[in-house]
Amino acid sequence: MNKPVLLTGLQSSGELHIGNYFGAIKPFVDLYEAYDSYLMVADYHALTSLKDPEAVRKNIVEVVKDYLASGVDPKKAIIFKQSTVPAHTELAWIFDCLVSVPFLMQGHAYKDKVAKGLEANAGLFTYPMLMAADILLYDTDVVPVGEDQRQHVEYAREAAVKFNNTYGELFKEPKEKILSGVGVVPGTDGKKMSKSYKNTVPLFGTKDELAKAVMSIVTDSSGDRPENVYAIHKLVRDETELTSIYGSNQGNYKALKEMLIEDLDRYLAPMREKRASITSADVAAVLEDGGRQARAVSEAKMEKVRKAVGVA
Ligand code: AQP
Repeated sequence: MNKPVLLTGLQSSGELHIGNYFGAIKPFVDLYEAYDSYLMVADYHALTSLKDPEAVRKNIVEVVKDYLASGVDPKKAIIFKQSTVPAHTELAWIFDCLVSVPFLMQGHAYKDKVAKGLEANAGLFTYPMLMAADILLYDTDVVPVGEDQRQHVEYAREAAVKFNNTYGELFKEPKEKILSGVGVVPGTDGKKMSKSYKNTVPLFGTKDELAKAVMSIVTDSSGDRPENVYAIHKLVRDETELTSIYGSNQGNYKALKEMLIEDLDRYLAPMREKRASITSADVAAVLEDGGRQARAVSEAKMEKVRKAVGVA
């Protein structure tokens, strides 16, 4: 019997942070061996914000290193780059022709990014339909994501339903997998940790970089504990231990932050060491193999799609 399908992807739009890891990568790593699994580098999505070709090229390699260092075995998951699988943009166009402008205008991510001052380019606006194509091409059952992507998975379901109602049943409706407690990892300023907010704790930074980020976490003295520090701490240390640590260090934010630095470093150091041994040649080989497999699966689906819509 076929296994269910798991797929997630991260934009290669900059250095990954612990929010990306706990929201999407770790849930993928925890689940992927029980599924037919796909892990995508969303490089075309990154073009909505990134216009520097050198940075685009570099980030792609870095993200694949991050995936491998996080524990994904390329023999057990198809790791691929979105831009090497033409079916993604092709299917996105077909979905663009099925959904309305007012429907896309409700997208939180689009509204947030425009509010952050990002250029409201058409790619950013239609991004949910490219993401729908990413997911639906592979008959995905489960998509591990952070809370901010919940709506995009709903949009993917909506695209599947619209296509199926218009052209006949071809797409499966996927479900998001959002783990409680990690759906929104806060950044150093207490807002959602986000590459573009510059409020990140880097996933593969040095201990000094971790320390700098942790020391800059905004603390607020209104409650019993510094919530932004605690919210990150509970990702890497048992909450019963933390209750007693935070209880006996009330008001001592410096000590609590120093403990967080040590705990984060202990948690992340093995992955950091593993990452240092991964070469660009390893990455190229993984993407070559993954791209070939993803093209084979997606092209078979696209043949059915083209027939269904009448262009073939
Ligand atoms: N703070 C977060 N907490 C939990 N999960 C998060 N994710 C992102 N930030 C957090 C999850 O990481 C995955 C990758 O998402 P993406 O690369 O498509 O971009 P994003 O969600 O927009 O991530 P960023 O860091 O916020 O990037 P920018 O600033 O470029 O927009 C997704 O599953 C996301 O939910």
